[in-house]
Parts: sequence; structure tokens; C-alpha cells
Amino acid sequence: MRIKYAQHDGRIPRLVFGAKEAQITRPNHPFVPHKPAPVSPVDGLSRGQRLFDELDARRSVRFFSDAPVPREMIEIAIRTASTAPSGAHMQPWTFVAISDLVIKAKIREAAEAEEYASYEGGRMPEDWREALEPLGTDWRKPFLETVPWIVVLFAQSYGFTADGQKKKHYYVKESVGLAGGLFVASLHRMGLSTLTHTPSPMGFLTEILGRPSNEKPFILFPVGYAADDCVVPDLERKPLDAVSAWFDG
Ligand code: IYR
Repeated sequence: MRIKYAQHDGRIPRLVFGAKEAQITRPNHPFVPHKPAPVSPVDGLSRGQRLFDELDARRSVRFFSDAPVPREMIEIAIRTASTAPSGAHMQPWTFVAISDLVIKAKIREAAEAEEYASYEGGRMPEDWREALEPLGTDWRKPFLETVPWIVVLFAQSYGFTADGQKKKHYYVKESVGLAGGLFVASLHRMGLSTLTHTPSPMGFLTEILGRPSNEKPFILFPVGYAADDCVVPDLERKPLDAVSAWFDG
């Protein structure tokens, strides 16, 4: 790849790498024009505020209605999630969507067995139990059968080329985490609720769902409408100054 440097202040070379240059230097990997729709800072801020208000109303839910959710809503959430940026654009994720009653019952049974061993069998360290105290969780996971859908997000530690060769994946956790975040946002936007559930360990999901060995269970999302009498822990989000640091010139 050809890279041009221009002298910036006589000492630090500044990278000059425009779209034209990219097209010239990567002839086998075409670039296409990208023109994000123009939005003024005033409109942008108001849009950002609206998105914040909407996402700030999202809560992790453990009490669900059994009201049906059309498959198309799950499909669009998965497509939205798959717009996430990913290492070398490998999109190293698989969303496995389950509405089958028998499989949901199997997942509940296996998840509760693991959670029982954690909560009641002494597998969960004391400090962890204390951290979970405000959430009021225990080993019982009835929502795994109440919900119309369970979606299990698998991380692909590696992939395959068209001719079956192993293909390296990069920044898998970061990529799959980003996809999971967009999945949650999409569900919320559609009026659906979910929980980022991580029954531990999650190996049983590989087995029940017959996934290949390059996929590791990452997050289990029960998906549905919140129950009419749903309650959530009275939690607050950290203020901006607790989640940011600034070097504002
Ligand atoms: N997996 C257990 C425990 C649990 C762990 C964390 I970190 C939570 O934020 C909530 C629960 C469970 O699902 O109950």
C-alpha cells in the first residue's frame, strides 16, 4: 500500500490518505462513495437527545408476558445487530433464534441446573453474590419458558473460507459485544424487552443447539414483551462525570 506523508510542523509526519488514494492503491478492493445524510449540529443534538431518552428508558427485564412476537421482529433485530462494526469486517457472530417449546424447556432445565450449582452449590463466590443482591436474582429462570423467543448469540472464534479452510477472526469479543448492544437497542426500539442473560457455564447451549466447535455461547437473550406486572430493581445510571474523562481544548 502506498502512503503519502506530508511534513506537518517540520518534525511530525502527518498521514495523508484520501479516498482517491485508497482507490488507486487497492485496485482489487473497490471503494464506493459514502455520503452520510447531512445533519446540522442543532438537529444532531436533538436527535441524540431523543435517542438517549429512548435508550435510557430501557431496562433488563426478568418478568415477561407470553404474548407472541412475530418472527420478522427478531429477524430485523438480528439484521440491525449485524450492522455492528467488526474486526476486519468478519462479522464473527451467529444469532440462534428459538421459539420451539421443547428446546426452550431444555434450555431452562439446563440453565437452572447450572444456576442452582452456582447459587446454592457454593460455586458463586461470596463477593459476587453480594454484588447481585440488589438485582434479586436466584437460580430459578422461569422466563426461559415464558418468553416467545430465546435468542442465543454465539461468538465465532474463527470462520471458514468458501473452500472450507480456517479463516482467522479478529477482535471477536469486541465485535460480538457491539453486535449484542445493537441487538438490545433494536429490540427496545420495537417495544420488546430482553435480558443479557449469561447462565454460567454456557456449554450446554452448544450441545442443545448443535453448534459447531468454532462457536462459543456469548449471551442468551430471552425476548418478549414485559409482563403487565413487571418490576425492575430501582437502579440509577452513573452520571456523565463518572463514566467519562475529558481533555477539552
Ligand atoms: N448468571 C446468574 C448470575 C448473574 C450474574 C450477573 I454479572 C448478573 O448481572 C446477574 C446474574 C444469573 O443469571 O442469575
